Amino acid sequence: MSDTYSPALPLSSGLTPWPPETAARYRASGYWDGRTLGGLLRDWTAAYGPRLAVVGGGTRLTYRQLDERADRMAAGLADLGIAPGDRVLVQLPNVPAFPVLFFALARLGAVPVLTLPAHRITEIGHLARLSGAVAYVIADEAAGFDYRTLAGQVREQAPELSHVLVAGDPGPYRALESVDAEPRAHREPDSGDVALLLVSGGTTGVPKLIPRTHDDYGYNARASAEACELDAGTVYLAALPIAHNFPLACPGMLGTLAVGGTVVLAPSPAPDAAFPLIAAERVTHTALVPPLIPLWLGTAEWDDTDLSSLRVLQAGGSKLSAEVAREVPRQLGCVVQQVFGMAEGLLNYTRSDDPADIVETTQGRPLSGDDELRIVDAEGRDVAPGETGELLVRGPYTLRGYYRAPEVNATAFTADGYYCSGDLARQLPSGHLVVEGRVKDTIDRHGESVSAEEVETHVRAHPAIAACAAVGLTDPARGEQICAVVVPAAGAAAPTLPELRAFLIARGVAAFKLPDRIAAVGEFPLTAIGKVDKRALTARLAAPAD
Ligand code: OOB
Repeated sequence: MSDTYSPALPLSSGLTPWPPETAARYRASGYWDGRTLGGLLRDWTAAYGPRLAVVGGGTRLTYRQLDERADRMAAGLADLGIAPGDRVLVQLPNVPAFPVLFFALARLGAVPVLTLPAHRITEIGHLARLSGAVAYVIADEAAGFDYRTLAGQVREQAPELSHVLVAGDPGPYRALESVDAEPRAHREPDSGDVALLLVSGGTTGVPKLIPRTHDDYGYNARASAEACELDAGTVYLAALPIAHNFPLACPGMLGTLAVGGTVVLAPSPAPDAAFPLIAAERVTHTALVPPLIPLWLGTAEWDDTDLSSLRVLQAGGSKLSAEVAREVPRQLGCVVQQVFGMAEGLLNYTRSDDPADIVETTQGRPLSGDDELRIVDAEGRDVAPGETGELLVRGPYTLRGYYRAPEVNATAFTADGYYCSGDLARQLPSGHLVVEGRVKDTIDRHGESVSAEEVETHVRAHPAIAACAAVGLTDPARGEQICAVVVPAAGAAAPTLPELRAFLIARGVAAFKLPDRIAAVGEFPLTAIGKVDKRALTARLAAPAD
């Protein structure tokens, strides 16, 4: 499907537009303000020019310097022949070259395809072909991996990839630093054009591309900065890979720049990289995926780095347990904010004035007054208020179709434009959502469909268990057996299966939901952004027929 597209498609190609009357409403409401991302950097530079915009790897850029560098790189890219609408694969770690390139492409109207440093030939080869990218921008090497070698493989698979640009030692390719020319005017893209392509976060199948427009992404960042109460004093640490929607624009880098704050780029989210930056730059805000949080809490117990500037730790990407949420203020001295978001659009945040139990036990409420949510049963009918079902959404920053994916789009969207998230959720009267798992993350045991998330919540309550992922393993007798894969709590030994089952029975868990097997691991395999990778986990475990 994807490979039949020619790279030379018109600018708007790949975008499923909002219906004209809906688009008119979003413009009239001021959500879509007609600015491009490149134009926004001009506005921010006019407002905050001499302030510090970006810090990373020994480089410190003011807004004015960032603006100038983006202009110079845009001119250099144009000299290479990169034109409005061209797709450019971007695979950079958290380095200042990322924001410079991001805004340079925005000014040209070229479209970054934002891949993550952990992606390899399977994903990058697919995304190169799907997007028809003309250029691929990499670092020479990062975290012990040489991206120039990967570039050689990608070029074999994607002949229209004419340029490989390297931040650092270019090897046989061109240095990104040399992509530099006297600034000149470029035709400004339309704010309704695709500004960037995000990679979908799913752990099943090959990644999909999510078109985000200048209008919708600008709103995403601006409204997020407002909901999260960022201001010019905000120092945001981008600890997660910056090409992911969460640290990029929720509110992340773009939201911080929108209010005159400073973005600090960490080479890794590990405490040994992040903690010294928090102390040195007086970081106020950062964002993590939940699997990293126990590591931060554990390190903060003995590490005496000064984290006192930290005010907000955002947690999102997968479900944060209430127990860990409660620990954050005690151990890090900052508040926790839950974020339930998706590259496809919809964002939910807990707010600073939410009561503690809402912050600890819900995944937040929608960002926009015009986010339209439905929660439906397997037949697509609305469930009763408060019941769990699949979350559907449409709104001013939620996509109407994946990029060049007509077959997927036929099932991932309703006829009236709602995105079917695949997430199971319920909504409280306050509007806050509680995520209850994924529609497809169920274990079919003896004909009963058991929610993996539900099993995990109960198993995690065991005092000797720090984390749990429940997976279904093929079992001839039961269809699937429930395997509780656990990480034991520090200094504890995992319970035996009979002990765990007795514990769950005492909690009142129904017999058909009890694990058939327990497997203790030191750590879980993780996806490119750091969520537990259940597909990899399942593949690791051979199901014994007991
Ligand atoms: C974020 O975006 P993606 O695109 O990597 O993944 C989206 C999916 C959601 O559909 C949901 O299944 C899961 O990740 N998810 C959560 C969650 N946040 C995301 N599940 C439970 N609790 C949460 N808090 O992951 C993302 C994008 C922007 C901001 C934050 C996260």
